[in-house]
Amino acid sequence: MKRDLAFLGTLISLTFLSLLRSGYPQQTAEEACSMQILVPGLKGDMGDKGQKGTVGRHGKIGPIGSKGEKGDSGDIGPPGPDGEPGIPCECSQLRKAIGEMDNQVTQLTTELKFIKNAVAGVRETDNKIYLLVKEEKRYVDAQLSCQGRGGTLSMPKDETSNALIASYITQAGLSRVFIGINDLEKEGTFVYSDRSPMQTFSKWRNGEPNNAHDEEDCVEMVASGGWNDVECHITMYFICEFNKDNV
Ligand code: GN1
Ligand code: CA
Ligand code: CA
Repeated sequence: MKRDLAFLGTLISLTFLSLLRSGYPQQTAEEACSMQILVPGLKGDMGDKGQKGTVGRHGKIGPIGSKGEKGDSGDIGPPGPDGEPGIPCECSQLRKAIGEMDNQVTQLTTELKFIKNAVAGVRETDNKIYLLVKEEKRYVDAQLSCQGRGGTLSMPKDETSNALIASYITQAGLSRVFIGINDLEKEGTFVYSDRSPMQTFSKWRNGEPNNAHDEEDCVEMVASGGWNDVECHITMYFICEFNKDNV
């Protein structure tokens, strides 16, 4: 804008001068000079640079920086003070007390065994409990009775369990009981009452199993521990067995 005005001023001045020279209405130079036409002058030279301003206000606080790296572990601290002195060990007295407790445990175990045998009337191994049921039942009902108690008719699968059942029969003053072995499903193929097959261990009496009268599919144990196949419909006492895991 300023530049436009300067240019206009120059243009008017030149026009005026050219009018004077062209003899347009005769006037003296003095008259011409006395004429006052106000037009903007030429742009002046640039002024000196101003002084440096004062220091501005503080800017806004910047965002929180990211978490720094974990520092190194400190040095190991000095050892703590000594503890209070302990009570002197009465070792001989402690050994004596422990020995007495051991004896008591042994005595209680024996008494518990007696109670189990005499009062509850059971026999046990590490993982099985055997119970003589003095109720005369047929084989199938005897098995149902054992199952109703959470077990099964006893299944002697090794010499140890067979001998234990045999002594149980003898001590009860009995001559025979049903045990959990039968060939009800397939003649001549004996299985245990949990349907597991007969293994290498067996304790058949001489001449047994003979399936006498073609009617013997259930098994008894006699006091000596021997096995004999008998008719399933006869009735006798029986021995159940229970897994200790399930008791
Ligand atoms: C018995 O009583 P007897 O001899 O017919 C037994 C059979 C034996 C047999 C052995 C019910 O039969 O199982 O194999 O002796 N029957 C009963 O001699 O005990
Ligand atoms: Ca048979
Ligand atoms: Ca027989």
